[in-house]
Amino acid sequence: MSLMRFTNTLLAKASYHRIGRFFSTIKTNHEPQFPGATSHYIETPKLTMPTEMTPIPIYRVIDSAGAILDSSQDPNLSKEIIQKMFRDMVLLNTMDKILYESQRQGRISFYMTNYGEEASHIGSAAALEQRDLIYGQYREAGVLVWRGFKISQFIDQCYGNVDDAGRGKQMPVHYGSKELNFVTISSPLATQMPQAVGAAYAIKRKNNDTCVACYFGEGAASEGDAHAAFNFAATLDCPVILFCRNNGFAISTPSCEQYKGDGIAGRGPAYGIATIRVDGTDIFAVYNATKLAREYVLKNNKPVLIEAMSYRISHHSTSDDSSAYRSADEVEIWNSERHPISRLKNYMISKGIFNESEENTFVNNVRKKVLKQISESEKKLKPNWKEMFEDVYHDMPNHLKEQMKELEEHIATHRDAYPLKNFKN
Ligand SMILES: Cc1ncc(C[n+]2csc(CCOP(=O)(O)OP(=O)(O)O)c2C)c(N)n1
Ligand SMILES: [Mg+2]
Repeated sequence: MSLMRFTNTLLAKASYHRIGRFFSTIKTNHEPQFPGATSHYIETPKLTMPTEMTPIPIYRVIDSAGAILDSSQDPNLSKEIIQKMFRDMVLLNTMDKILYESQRQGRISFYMTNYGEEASHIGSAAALEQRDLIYGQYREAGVLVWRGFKISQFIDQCYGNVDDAGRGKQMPVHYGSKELNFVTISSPLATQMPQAVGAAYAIKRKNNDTCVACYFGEGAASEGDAHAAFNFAATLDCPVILFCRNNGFAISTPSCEQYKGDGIAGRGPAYGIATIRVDGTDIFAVYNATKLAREYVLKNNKPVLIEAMSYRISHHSTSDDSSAYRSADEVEIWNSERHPISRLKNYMISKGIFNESEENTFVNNVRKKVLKQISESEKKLKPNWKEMFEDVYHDMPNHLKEQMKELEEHIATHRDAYPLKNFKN
């Protein structure tokens, strides 16, 4: 194309757009033309009250007795998958009980249980593909159980011994697994959220039928990072499932003091994000919602916000005593008929696929495995103390080199003051 023809084409296009804009102004001059909102005019001032908004409903599939409420919503999973779901929840619950006690006995420094949220973890993990990248907060150990993280890997991490992938650099429960596409947990709340959205943006550019799932608590959603994540996910059209575990508490702060709007789900439409709220103690509802979200996210290259409603049955962590801020009766209701494991068990009984003695044997075997692993992990050496300086930066910066040298000299002079025999040479 000659330069002149090219210039003429450009000019023609430009005037076409100008004329188009002119006509659209004429056609709609009674409609607002502001670039920042699509709406209509009113002539009487009116405060929009939060109470006028209908709360986003909570999707469920089974009732507390385990009966399917609408047969069209039965995910019709095979007996094997349902049994894996049940056993993974039981394994998580059993491991939690023992590791919690082991902290109380002074064997590990810290622990966080997952009681009451087992169905949110396992139901969502089952609906994702193994290649999907997970960013967790810290209370999502069930996702790792589903993906095949071994009991030994959980316990070695809690002991921070030589076989902990993080070499004892982090507190217990800060798991991570490159093989299982699970990004290592980081304590500062909500930092995983913008990172997950950035990873989803990169994945979109690769276009390889993979999405990101980012878990976070309703308390973490009050962080500024959560806003950045929601807004970038929406404006950059990122294939990310933003999975909020709303368990009613952020340590001692109940959700009624955490926000005044319609929970976390209520924020989704305001950010322009497709949203679903689900009963997080109903494993089939979580499964269906996550499947739906995954399909939508990949088909449209857009985010979905899931808010899974549950109740944190345990104390926040071993550093908390929740009896100071809530009643034992309230906790007991969630620990009995509303418990996600009993709900799935009721379903299995109604379908004739629950074998009491087989399941008791399963729990006993898990208990034995966990106890055996604890005694093995406890005996393993701690990593060489120098390893705390390594694997943080690709190239060790000078200030760390200096600190390592200082520590080396200090230990050489005060060998007797340190239990060096417990550390790898
Ligand atoms: C930036 C930051 N502020 C405070 C804390 C301390 N903290 C750890 S967990 C937690 C509560 C988080 O609650 P939520 O997000 O609802 O998760 P849940 O513990 O209920 O699973 C707080 C305040 C932190 N880790 N990071
Ligand atoms: Mg919470």
